[in-house]
Amino acid sequence: MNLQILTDTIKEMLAEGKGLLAMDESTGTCTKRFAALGIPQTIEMRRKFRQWIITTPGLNESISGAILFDETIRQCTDEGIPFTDVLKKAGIVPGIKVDEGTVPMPAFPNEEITEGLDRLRNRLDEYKKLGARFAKWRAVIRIAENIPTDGCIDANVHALSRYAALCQEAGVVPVVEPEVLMDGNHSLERCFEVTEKVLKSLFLQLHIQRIALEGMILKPNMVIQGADAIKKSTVEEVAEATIQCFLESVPAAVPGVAFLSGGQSPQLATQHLNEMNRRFKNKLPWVVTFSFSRAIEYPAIEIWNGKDEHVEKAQKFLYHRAKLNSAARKGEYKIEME
Ligand code: 5MM
Repeated sequence: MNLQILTDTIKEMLAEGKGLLAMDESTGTCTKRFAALGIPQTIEMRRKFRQWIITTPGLNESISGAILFDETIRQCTDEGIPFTDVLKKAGIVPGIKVDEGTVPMPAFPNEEITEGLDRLRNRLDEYKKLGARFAKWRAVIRIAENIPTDGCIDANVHALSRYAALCQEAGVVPVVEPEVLMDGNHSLERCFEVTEKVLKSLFLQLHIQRIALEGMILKPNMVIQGADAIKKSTVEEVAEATIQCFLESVPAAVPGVAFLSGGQSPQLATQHLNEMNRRFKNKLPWVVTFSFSRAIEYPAIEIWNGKDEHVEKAQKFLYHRAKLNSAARKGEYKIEME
């Protein structure tokens, strides 16, 4: 393993005021998003979608890295320029989602395990040739009655650690994503308890699998109540609980924590990120930034709505949302900036 290659890439990915754009929707997820907006669910429309995102003027002011999907990393612009070349030219590091999605976990009702370890060494070689310098693997942990089980947490953090080891061997930065879902009506306290347990299990397993913590980025959920919970926490409560949970569970050697938005509204996700940085930035051992998908792509995708003539307006909205998150990354976001 060449740690220098990993830390050099991480330095670019965690550049001041910047974060990651998760534009790695699988075909299934993209199909759902397009269907909800009446956009044709074709490979060409997905290519057009990704094309206007990566050619957004000024995107590199806020975005340091973009996570692509297998289909996307092989695609080109109308002019035949590979998407990875467009990103590189803009100073945005290309990354790739390498997990192959989740499947029901046998013997563990209502829980899921992420697939994709088979032949991953070979796939990483190919993705590197296509221009990827970092990768992402998402594990999903659901909160409900009697779950998550230890069996589900153990299996998922083990897979995450095996993935991280293969990435580090290949000189590709692993972005390690253990997502505790917002689905359900659980409280913030329950999310805290589960997130802490998952993170502690994860870092134990990363240690057992000999992962260099300084050569990875963590992509976690924030500590927040379930989407259907009646009691909603304040922005301050979410920021405090998240930082407390992470200080207790995430080693200082990890260079960066890039949060996912998880179904929060774009504005709330930005507010939470901002509050964490505004109040705690100077006391934290790791950089706190974003790796949002929906909280950057919306509402721009709705404005585009599959129409070429709306691309320019959609790009303006995308640019603006990315800028707001950039401000939140520095703790300088204000609601009036919306
Ligand atoms: C863009 O969505 C990513 C891929 O998900 P699927 O495999 O289900 O299509 C997802 O991993 C995403 O990167 C994270 O969940 C962050 O996205 P949000 O919208 O939660 O910020």
